[in-house]
Amino acid sequence: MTINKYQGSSKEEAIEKAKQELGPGTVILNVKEVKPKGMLRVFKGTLFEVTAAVEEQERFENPRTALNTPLKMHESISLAADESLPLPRSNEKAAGEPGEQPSPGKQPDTAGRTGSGMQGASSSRGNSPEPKGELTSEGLEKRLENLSYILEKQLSAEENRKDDALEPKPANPEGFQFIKMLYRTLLENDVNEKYVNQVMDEAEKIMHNGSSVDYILSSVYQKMVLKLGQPDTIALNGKKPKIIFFIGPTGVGKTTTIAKIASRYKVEFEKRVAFLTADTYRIAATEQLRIYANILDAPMSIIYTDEEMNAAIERVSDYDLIFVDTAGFSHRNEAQCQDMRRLIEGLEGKYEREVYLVLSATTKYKDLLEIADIYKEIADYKLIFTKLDETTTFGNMLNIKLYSGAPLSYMTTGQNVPDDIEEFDTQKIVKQLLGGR
Ligand SMILES: Nc1nc2c(ncn2[C@@H]2O[C@H](COP(=O)(O)OP(=O)(O)OP(=O)(O)O)[C@@H](O)[C@H]2O)c(=O)[nH]1
Ligand SMILES: [Mg+2]
Repeated sequence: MTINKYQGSSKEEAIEKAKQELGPGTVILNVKEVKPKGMLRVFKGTLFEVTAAVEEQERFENPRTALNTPLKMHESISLAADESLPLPRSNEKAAGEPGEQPSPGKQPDTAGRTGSGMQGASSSRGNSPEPKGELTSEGLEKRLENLSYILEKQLSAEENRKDDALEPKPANPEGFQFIKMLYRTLLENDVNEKYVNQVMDEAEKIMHNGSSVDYILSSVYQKMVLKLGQPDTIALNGKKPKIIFFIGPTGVGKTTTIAKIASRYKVEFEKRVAFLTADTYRIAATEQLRIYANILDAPMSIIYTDEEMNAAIERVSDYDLIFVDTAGFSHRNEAQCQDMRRLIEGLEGKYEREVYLVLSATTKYKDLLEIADIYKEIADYKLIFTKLDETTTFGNMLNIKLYSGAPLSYMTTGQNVPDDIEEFDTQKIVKQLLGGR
């Protein structure tokens, strides 16, 4: 893995610099606002610093194979369900508690990069002793809140690594207990055991016996962020119109999500948007979309066949984005699956298309696996998760991402149009999966 820091006058600029240097697999681990310092600070704008990583040879085990291989508990962990974790320690200060300042950052180089590149991280232990933290869920939460400081510390400690690397490290019992706690937290958040093992196995490669609690946490965090990847949202590359299909089971929020995304593109980015609906199964369905179309003053057509779809698109071919709403159906309904495939495949080749599979974060894991499989036969899709506000465990988003191999794009957190939607926030979700708020 390579990790670097990049600065820019906006978050987007810093991310772009990272992507240009690290390439397509770049994921953002952390974004930080850097306030200017010194006498001339009033003349300097705020800088944004992103910590970005790329895995050179990310070995994604085929998820299907992974699910079919016999269950392997993480070798170094034996977790009886009722095993209790150690009692909280005294008032030792958790790393990066408010008040602690990160070590001074390096000046950016011409590429906007700061810090030294970190290849195959293996030790975060600088010359100073690691602060000890409480091995409780509150302690964990506090550490997660200060993760950006921990990552920073890990990067700067890496500069001392060469002197330090060959020295044998004593085993760290606190680190071992901490791994158990992370393991349990991930399971409690419904991350499938196979994937918990994968994350821990991969994180273990960059840990060693003497790893500090902070180092373990940041290793696991980095691995999980890399696995979830950067959100892959609607790409506006200038070619228009772009046709965007929303497919998925009944009642997951397809129509509402279309309205949220379309209004964002119309209002914030001033794009011309149009709607098509192929949802002719329910009488009220077309009316629901028509209301949103009217509010946005956007054209809407009802289509029954792929020929009608192409003709309707032709009429609005100078628009930027054409959103196609589809009927929700049970993935077990063979005939409707075929209809949907015919419709999507029937789109004329001259148009660019994107397909989004909309899934509710509240759906059971086993059903999600089946849905992910059946919709893969209809089209290659990106994932949107809805109704995050209706559940407290987000593990299924990681499970289905890894199982399907499809990129994550948006997540929705309520019924309000257009507010309750955001780009999939990998860092936030990973922190929550690890026990943060
Ligand atoms: N709590 C919550 N409710 C949501 C969210 N997104 C959509 N809904 C609600 O879910 C219900 C169904 O939403 P629709 O957009 O009609 O779902 P659909 O997938 O188009 O449904 P069909 O067309 O019948 O398949 C509505 O009451 C929405 O307000 C969300 O993120 N959180
Ligand atoms: Mg609908």
